[in-house]
Amino acid sequence: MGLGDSLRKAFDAFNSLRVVDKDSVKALIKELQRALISSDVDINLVLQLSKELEKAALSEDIPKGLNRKEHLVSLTYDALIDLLGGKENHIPQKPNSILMVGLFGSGKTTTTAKLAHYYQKRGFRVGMIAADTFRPAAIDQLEQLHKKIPGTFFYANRGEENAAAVVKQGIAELMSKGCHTIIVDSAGRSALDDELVAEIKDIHAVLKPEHTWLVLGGDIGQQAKKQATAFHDAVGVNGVILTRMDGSAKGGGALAACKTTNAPVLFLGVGEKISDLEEFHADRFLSRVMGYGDLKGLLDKMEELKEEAALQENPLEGTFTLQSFYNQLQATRKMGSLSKIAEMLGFGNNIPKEEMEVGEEKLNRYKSMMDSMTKQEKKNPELITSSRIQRIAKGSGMGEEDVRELLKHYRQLKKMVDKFKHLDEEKMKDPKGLQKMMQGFQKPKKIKIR
Ligand SMILES: Nc1nc2c(ncn2[C@@H]2O[C@H](COP(=O)(O)OP(=O)(O)O)[C@@H](O)[C@H]2O)c(=O)[nH]1
Ligand SMILES: [Mg+2]
Repeated sequence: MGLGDSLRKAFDAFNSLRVVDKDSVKALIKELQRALISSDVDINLVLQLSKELEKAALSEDIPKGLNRKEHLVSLTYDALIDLLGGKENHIPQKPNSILMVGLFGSGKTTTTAKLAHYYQKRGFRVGMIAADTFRPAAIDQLEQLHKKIPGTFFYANRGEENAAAVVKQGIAELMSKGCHTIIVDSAGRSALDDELVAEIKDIHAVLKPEHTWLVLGGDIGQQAKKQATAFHDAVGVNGVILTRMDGSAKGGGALAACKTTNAPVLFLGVGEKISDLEEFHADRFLSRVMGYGDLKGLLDKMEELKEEAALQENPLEGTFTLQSFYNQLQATRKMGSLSKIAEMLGFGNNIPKEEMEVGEEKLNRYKSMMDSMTKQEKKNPELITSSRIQRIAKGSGMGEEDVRELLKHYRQLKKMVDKFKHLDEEKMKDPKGLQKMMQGFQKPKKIKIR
């Protein structure tokens, strides 16, 4: 089971809980630990992450507008993103020269071609230099790959054993053909020995590469840290590409290990074909492996909402005024269909779709009518008598029946909220509160809101 599957399992179990308390938080963290450790993530990283998570999750300091469950999902998500190297992406848009380094079999030659394809598609004139003079077959391998990418250039010199000399000739030749991006495939060994270091240093001195990228097989798990550190110390590495991320259960471990080195993961190799190269974005990666395609989007929306007064107000706290009514409707609109969101959060799809959704136009009408009300009226709509209705209608350019409709709609929602409020304290804190409230709307008799 890969990292994504085990993380998803942990989240699914958590999402099906009714009440989030100390024990369930601990249980989730334990599942996360199991998921991460089985993907070969360094145990110290895992322990550190779980400690921080537990502390934050159990703190009383929950951002307004989020319940404890949502809070924990978003905390965990952030912690995992951080574990995978952070949100930022470091792929250069216009690289001049890239030196590929790595041990034998890590995927250097394949990735050289994949990168040539990637940048060629983006409009660059890309040239590849076959500087793996250690293994003649490697030259043929790269040449074969090059032939599959029309529009790219290739340089090799089968008679020259000195890799640095090949690179020097290659630069001159490819520059004369107008290449702006030169990618050099270097030799590997089964270990980073002195000979390999010396060879890479020689190439480095000639090429003076703008980028030196280390290629690592994703299947090496935590070993990635050791290799990345060794290569970095020896030749200076400013980017990592993890290959064989298709089908590797240890991919998460390799990613997390790379985080502890300074070089960011730039791309993932996800197959043997030339197009099987993906930009690495921690957030997309996580959402995808966990199977929550929209998780990121949802979290972004939540982030936005945190800033909104709309959801800062808990409808169950204080008086449910016309203003809170309006805020709730507006928040619902902003977040899109509530039922879809609830589904993404794992609440299932048993929430009525239409109940709380109003059209943009109606919301605007509500707004202009409310703008014609006094503060007192908004706070306590019971004050709004017929004569006031007349005044509000006039002031907003609406009909009296529109004002009455707004008030009716408000009273319907208020009734539901009041009903929900009567549930005992504990249930109000229940993260499934939203769901229950929505079920409440649906329950006794159909309330038509349109
Ligand atoms: N499944 C899979 N195989 C890969 C990937 N990248 C490379 N390979 C395979 O790994 C093997 C070694 O790759 P190669 O580029 O020759 O490694 P090098 O020795 O570092 O140049 C080859 O059989 C490649 O087809 C990848 O992302 N996914
Ligand atoms: Mg090779």
